[in-house]
Amino acid sequence: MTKPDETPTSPLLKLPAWPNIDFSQFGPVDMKPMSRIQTLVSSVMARNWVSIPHVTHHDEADVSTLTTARRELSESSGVKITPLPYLVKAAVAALKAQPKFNASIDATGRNLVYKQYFHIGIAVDTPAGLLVPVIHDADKKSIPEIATELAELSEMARTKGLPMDKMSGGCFSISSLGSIGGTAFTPIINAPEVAILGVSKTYEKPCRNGEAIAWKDMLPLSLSYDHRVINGADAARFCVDFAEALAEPESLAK
Ligand code: CAO
Repeated sequence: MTKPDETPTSPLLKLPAWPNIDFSQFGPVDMKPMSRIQTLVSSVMARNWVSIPHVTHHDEADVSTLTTARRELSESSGVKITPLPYLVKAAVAALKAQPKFNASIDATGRNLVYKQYFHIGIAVDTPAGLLVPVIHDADKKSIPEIATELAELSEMARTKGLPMDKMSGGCFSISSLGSIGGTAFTPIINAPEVAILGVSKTYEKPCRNGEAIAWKDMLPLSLSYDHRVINGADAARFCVDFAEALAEPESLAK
């Protein structure tokens, strides 16, 4: 009998060659080489997309109190604080409650490695392409510390690029398109991590409050997970834990 690691590749995974088309036959074109980062990211993205069975779970978090809390903390600390550092701390809380999300499949494919540390990657859009700097030991840092580090890392990523040590060791990633727009998307998992949280733009939602209607600030969540490691119920629980942590921003700021 064939051993698991000697199993031949499924014939269903054989891909046809990439279309080789002279686009100029259809109209004027301009050709530019892809940047080094874009080339690297595209091959890693393609590997992750075809080799990880992705499922994206959608939910939303009530961030009505967060909006006030972060403005107050910005004033008292003198550091500009967007929702993102709170999301990092809420991710740590959810990872602690759901350790499967802080695991990786090892290179043999036979073991799950459960990490006892909390390093959170943040997708940063740069002119050269997508980079994911990592906030190491996010559990031990305050919200203003995370905000300051994130501002420094994203500035460095956009102007000079990042050394490998600033992008390694991530346990879980967050991709925020909240400052731009959108209601939901499917983020691609950053292997060997097993999940990534996409967040879209906060919107106001009318909610019943007894006989009255109260408007709440809702943050859309799109959690992509590796279905080899994580099941749908785990993902639903993770989002509930994440949203509960965000609903108490003062506890996250301690
Ligand atoms: N809803 C509404 N507004 C939001 C928000 C959300 N979910 N998230 C951030 N904002 C607001 C911020 O509060 C800020 O507004 P104020 O100045 O009024 O406070 C504004 O949007 C700009 O925020 P920012 O982008 O400067 O900062 P950030 O901490 O939210 O994000 C960074 C930092 C580096 C993640 C971001 O600049 C970035 O690069 N985002 C793109 C990531 C990306 O491309 N992901 C896709 C990867 S897959 O291709």
